[in-house]
Amino acid sequence: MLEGKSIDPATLELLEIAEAEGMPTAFSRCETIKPCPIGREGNCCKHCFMGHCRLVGKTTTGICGATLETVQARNFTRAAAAGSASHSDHGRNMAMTLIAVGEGKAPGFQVKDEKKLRRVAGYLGVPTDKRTTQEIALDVGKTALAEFGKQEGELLYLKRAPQKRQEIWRKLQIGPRGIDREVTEAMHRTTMGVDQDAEHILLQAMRVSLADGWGGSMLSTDISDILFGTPTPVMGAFNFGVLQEDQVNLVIHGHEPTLAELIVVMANDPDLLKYAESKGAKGINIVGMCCSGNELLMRHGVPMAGNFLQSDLIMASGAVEAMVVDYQCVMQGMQAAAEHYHTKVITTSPKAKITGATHIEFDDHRGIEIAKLIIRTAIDTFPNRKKVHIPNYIEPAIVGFSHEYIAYMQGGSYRESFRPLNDAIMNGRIRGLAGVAGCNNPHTMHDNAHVNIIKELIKNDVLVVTTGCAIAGGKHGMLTPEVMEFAGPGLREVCQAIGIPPVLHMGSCVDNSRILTVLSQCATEGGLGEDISDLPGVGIAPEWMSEKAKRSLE
Ligand code: MSK
Repeated sequence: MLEGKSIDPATLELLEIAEAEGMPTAFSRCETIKPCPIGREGNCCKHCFMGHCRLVGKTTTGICGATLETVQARNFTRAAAAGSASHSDHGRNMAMTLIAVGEGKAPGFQVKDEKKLRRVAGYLGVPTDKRTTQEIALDVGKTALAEFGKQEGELLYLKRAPQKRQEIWRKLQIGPRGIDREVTEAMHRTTMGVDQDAEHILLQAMRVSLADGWGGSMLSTDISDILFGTPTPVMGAFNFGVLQEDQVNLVIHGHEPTLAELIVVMANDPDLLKYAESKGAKGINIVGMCCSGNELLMRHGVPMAGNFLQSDLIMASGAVEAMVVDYQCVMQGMQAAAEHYHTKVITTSPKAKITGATHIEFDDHRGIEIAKLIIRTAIDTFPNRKKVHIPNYIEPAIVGFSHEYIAYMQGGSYRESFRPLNDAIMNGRIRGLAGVAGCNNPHTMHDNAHVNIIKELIKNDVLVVTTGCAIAGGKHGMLTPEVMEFAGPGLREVCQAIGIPPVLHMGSCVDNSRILTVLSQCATEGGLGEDISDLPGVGIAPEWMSEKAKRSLE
């Protein structure tokens, strides 16, 4: 029954246990639910209640006369709008935390990367001369927040793209005006009886996607770096083996790094450690999952327990005291899985609850107190453990390559550059750049596409950057220096000269915006053309499932 489900032995080991113990997982549910072929192809119109109209066989229009092209374009655009809304709402939260820091109302948080704060202030037109860090932080936060509600003009970050690209966007009139405006307009244009020309609808899909990549996601990444530090390479570890048999295990899953950062700090609080000891545990072990995991991994080397399809499965280890989640890619089935064991699922976002789960709401004005309460709740759960089985698979990795670090590696602090990379592409030693991003999907073998595509790319002298749950490669040795031996001769030579591995971990799924920045910098460095589209670059999300991935690598 397990055949073809995953290439990861740790996943297969826990799947066997889950199956034997009757714990439902996404894998098991996928066996009984076959996707609706009409909906899956985007051929079902459910935007009004004359239908829903299923356009199959001889039925080529809906009751209103909408054609198949119009229906598909509407469905695609709505998915893009939802994806954009998700990443961007996360970005909004980050802006609000930065404002709270600027106002001195967020104990536990501070500006960690002042250089980045000043750089971002420059992009946003915030004055920095003779101003304190806190003053700049407040104005950067407010200007970032205003990008969401802006009604006219253009998003300020569009000017970070190559000039030629900006002109194309202007010519097509798809430069986003304000992030929220584009999401709202996408919903409006795709409702019954509004925009009914497929190509015209798809222009809005592009605009709402740009509002994410060059708006919400990019702001989110930048502000996270300002508050928590711009990543530089650190040692990390991957897979279920990062759980500790004799410690309280707390898994952080979701997307927002704010609370997660405080939990990592508070896990070393002497009183909490003593409390854990009093319950029979030898320590408090924080591990990550999915994109919150990526954030912690690349900034602190916090071990990464797994990617999306491992997130309910991990409970079958019997060793998870608390699964702490905020939002996005958090399966409701997690609660049913937790009920088979002693695990507490703790929801923390005011935007997301799960029926039956414990809700401890995060508030950045009382962050430390809430982080402590969550850890205490996890500790209280430790004595309820029954049988524990932690698969013994753990893979070391080097992670945390921000675009700033990649530029630094090519020219040092004062001459940051993309010249060596561009030269290597121009003289053919590197054949191109590939961003491998996105999720897992139980309809394809877990991790298989990610790992095999990465292997083929580097063998063919293509430099790979990877984000989100595509960090699957980390579980399979793709993020270690040893992977160099699988790289083609040209790529190997360049990576050794620059001092980077052939597969670079760049963070969470909102950090796809780092990939956009790298591509922009390569284009503006010169020699490869004047636009991102002139570069030999490709983005792929081979196991995607989320609406966020539908628009991810615009
Ligand atoms: S968590 S969007 S499964 S990458 Fe960002 Fe992973 Fe995809 Fe969610």
